[in-house]
Amino acid sequence: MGRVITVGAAQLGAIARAEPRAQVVERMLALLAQAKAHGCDLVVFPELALTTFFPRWFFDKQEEIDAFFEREMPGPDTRRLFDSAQQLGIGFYLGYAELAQEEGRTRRFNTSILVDKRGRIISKYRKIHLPGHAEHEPWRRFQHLEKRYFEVGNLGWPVIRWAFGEHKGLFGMAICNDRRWPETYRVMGLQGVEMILLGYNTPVHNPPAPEHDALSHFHNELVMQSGAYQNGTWVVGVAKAGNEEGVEQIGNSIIVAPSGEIVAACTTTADELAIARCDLDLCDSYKSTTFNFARHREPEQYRLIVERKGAAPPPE
Ligand code: CDV
Repeated sequence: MGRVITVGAAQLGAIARAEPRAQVVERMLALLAQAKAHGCDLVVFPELALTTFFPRWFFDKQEEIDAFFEREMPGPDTRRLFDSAQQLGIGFYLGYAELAQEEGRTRRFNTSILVDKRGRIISKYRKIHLPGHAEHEPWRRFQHLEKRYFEVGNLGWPVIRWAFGEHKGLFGMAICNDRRWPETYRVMGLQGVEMILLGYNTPVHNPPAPEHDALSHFHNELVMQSGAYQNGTWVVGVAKAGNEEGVEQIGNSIIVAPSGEIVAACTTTADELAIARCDLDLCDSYKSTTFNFARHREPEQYRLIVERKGAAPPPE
């Protein structure tokens, strides 16, 4: 039987710059209701799910930037999401732009939260790998100013033990560009993670390297499938997709098993739910054999190699 949790990858289609948050939340509520009808325990929404992907524009007025940020969570527009999740008995992952007062100053992060079936925030993550650039680069067809608008996350990669379905499991979060970095998965893998939830906004076009454009789906799958397999964990990756304000973003939301196999996928670039019954016990088959870290990793060797700054010279 195993420790089965039914998960919904709740992909969102494009969000226009003028679309009010309340309308986006309405779309998300429709996906939650669909998820409930299919028996989901947990639903994953994308990165920066409440607004258009605003780092694609250069703004010089701070109040224009701050209009995309949430000062409280839940706030007036998002409260309904929490209430509905509680009524339906479904947990959710939500990505949003967070404006926080911390250490006596205003701080801005690209954040995700994990909410349990009772509508309580049980974990928070702030994006660590911020892609893009900090200065306006007018040569680009569109900007990617995450390094300007956000600080690097300061919460590490927490892994929490929780029961969304009948059984407890170990859950972690990541956000978009994090999924391309092996460290993301390994830091959580070392904490025994069994399911990594992540949302993304990925333009098809990569201005500094347009030769990668045709490989955007391949790279999306490659990183999540290898991260899952190499750490014996489920990975649920969910897009904000479609043509958003003239920028084409990939869909390709997927649920990946600890074997590295894709077991569910969205096939459109619109609002869509992909569902999988995920047995957390499957993780053990990888964590206790090929990727038994305690038995097969060689951290001391890695440390020595890094300290030597490369491989030892070949023997005489
Ligand atoms: N939102 C992102 O982090 N997007 C990046 C793009 C810029 C490459 C990604 O890794 O998908």
